Amino acid sequence: MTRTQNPIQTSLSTAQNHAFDGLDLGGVCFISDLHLSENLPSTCAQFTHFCQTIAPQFDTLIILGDLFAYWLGDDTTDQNPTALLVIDTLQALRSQGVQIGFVAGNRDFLVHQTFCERAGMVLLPDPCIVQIQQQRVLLTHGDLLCTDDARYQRYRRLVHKPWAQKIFLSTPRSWRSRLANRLRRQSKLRWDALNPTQRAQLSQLQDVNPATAQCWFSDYQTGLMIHGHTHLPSTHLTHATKRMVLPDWDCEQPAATRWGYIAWHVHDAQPELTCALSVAL
Ligand SMILES: [Mn+2]
Repeated sequence: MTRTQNPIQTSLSTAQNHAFDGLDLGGVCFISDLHLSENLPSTCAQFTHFCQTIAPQFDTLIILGDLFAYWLGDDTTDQNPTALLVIDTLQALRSQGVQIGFVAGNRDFLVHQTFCERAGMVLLPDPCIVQIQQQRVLLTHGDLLCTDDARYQRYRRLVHKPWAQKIFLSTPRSWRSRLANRLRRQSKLRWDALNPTQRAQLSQLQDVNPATAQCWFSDYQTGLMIHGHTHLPSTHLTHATKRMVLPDWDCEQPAATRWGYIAWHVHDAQPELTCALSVAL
């Protein structure tokens, strides 16, 4: 479990060459893994509430992927009520002067420039380096760090190839939708068939490889990393590095509600992780 290679060979220059490079982001708020869809109305409502109450307290909102439960292409936006809600919500935030950055996740990696422009978001590469309060901060969705899961990393490399995306996006929308439903059903069936030991093993396989994370800190010359994806909110410290993990959001059942964010106010030396277990916050 000590494989350390960077599976996608992203370079320092790719991570730095983006629209937020060299920009003073001011106070920044991070969220990820909301998995918004028409099946999660309370989570969608909480996102809207968050964008009306908490996000306007910051100069910048950065969404670190998996904003949507699935994304079948920017050309499906007008048939997707959740996508239209997100556009309205984020444009309202934008009109208050908040700039919005977006790093795609494993579920919404097909969110491209066209949708980002409609939603008022700046599309950022994964990983990317931004400057906050004079510190270099490495941002990523997080799935690239899960290098123990070699099968997933192979799949990821394939679906990120421009030619593979071009072929998928050239198919009819109805076909894409059926394929996505089938894949989701199969993945649920596979999970349901596992016993508790197998589930624990799979969860461990799908977590961040700490040695890979340490490699990234040295490759990207930073001591602070923020990501989501694992749904295991935490702050992982070593003597020289700090890796902060965002919580996922699910507000559908009052007894099992969870959501949260990382806040970095101007003049604060460090960001702060907030995990909430009710929508009242
Ligand atoms: Mn994810």
